[in-house]
Amino acid sequence: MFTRRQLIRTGTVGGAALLVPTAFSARQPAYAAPVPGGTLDPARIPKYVMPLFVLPAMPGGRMTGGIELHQIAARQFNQRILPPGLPTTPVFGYGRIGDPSTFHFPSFTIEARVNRTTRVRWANQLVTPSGNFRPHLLPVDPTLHWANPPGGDSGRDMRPQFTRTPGPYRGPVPFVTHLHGAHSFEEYDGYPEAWYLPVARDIPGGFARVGSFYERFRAESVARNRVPWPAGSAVFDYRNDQRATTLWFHSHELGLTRLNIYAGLLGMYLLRGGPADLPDGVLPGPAPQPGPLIQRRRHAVLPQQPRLLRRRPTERAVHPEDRCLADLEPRVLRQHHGCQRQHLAGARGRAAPVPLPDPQRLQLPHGAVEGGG
Ligand SMILES: [Cu+2]
Repeated sequence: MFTRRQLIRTGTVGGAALLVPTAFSARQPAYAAPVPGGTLDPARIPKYVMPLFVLPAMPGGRMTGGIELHQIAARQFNQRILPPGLPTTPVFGYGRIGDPSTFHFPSFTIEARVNRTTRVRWANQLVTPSGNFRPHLLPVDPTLHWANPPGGDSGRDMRPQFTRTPGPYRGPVPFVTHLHGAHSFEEYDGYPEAWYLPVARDIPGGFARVGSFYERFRAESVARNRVPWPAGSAVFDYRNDQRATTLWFHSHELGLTRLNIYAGLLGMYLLRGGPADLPDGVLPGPAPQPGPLIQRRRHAVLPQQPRLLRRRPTERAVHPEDRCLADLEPRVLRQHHGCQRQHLAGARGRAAPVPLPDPQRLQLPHGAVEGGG
């Protein structure tokens, strides 16, 4: 059983980052219980085997009345992140409803046109094939100020009080999506308190099924465009009345953003067209800074040493007392517990892929999720 300190409290992790440990030294005791199923030695994971995945455009955009409609869900599935011969990895990810082949971490890219509204139904489908909810892939700390579905309508979006240290939350996963940098009305912004649970047969009685802002925003949206929100969904309009640019979208729930992004709920959104667009083959928006293709030192730390949290995730120095999120990352990567002295970087849902030769062609969604955003 985890103590409260051992539970996830915060971290700075990238949705595209992979953390792979080597042995931890004797002076650094492990925090987490051993990972069920054992662990892998990162030194034995072959690097530069799989090609960098080229993210396709999200298919299925359908034009109706001058608006492009997408139906996109969040689901859990297994993805080949490690090279062939090693296990596949359970992740959360986005994809087109009705087309299982489109589910991927990070998401296929949504392509939009300047001044043409994109309407997305974002569905929470984090359920099993039999229709029960899926608990989170990662340990969820219920002692934070967070969505808190067990609190019911009166206790949601709060920091609950406990008389004893609880274990991780194992209930249905709240979900809402924020398109980062988009012009939108408030009801489409993906507020952290506008989350919603999946439609599942076994949602415990008394649980809040939506966050404290969901109903208000649903009503505002229906008043604006007369489009109902199906249960377990929100329907957001992005007017795209801004210059061509590269945006990204991500899961954005109160107290869960870091975990849901880390689990895989993120993707890119390209807004094309208009006078500010760039030539074909060049992503819109400011050019990415030339730099290393793969960040080798992205890492997450526990807040035992608060100053460590101020460390930029790409900084080279690793303090001897760094504590890695040992009870977080192994669940995704099936690696062993303990602190890490070697990381295996990933990009676009692949561990150590063969990089492209031209860094200008590479844009990655990174998520600095400490504090949300
Ligand atoms: Cu953001």
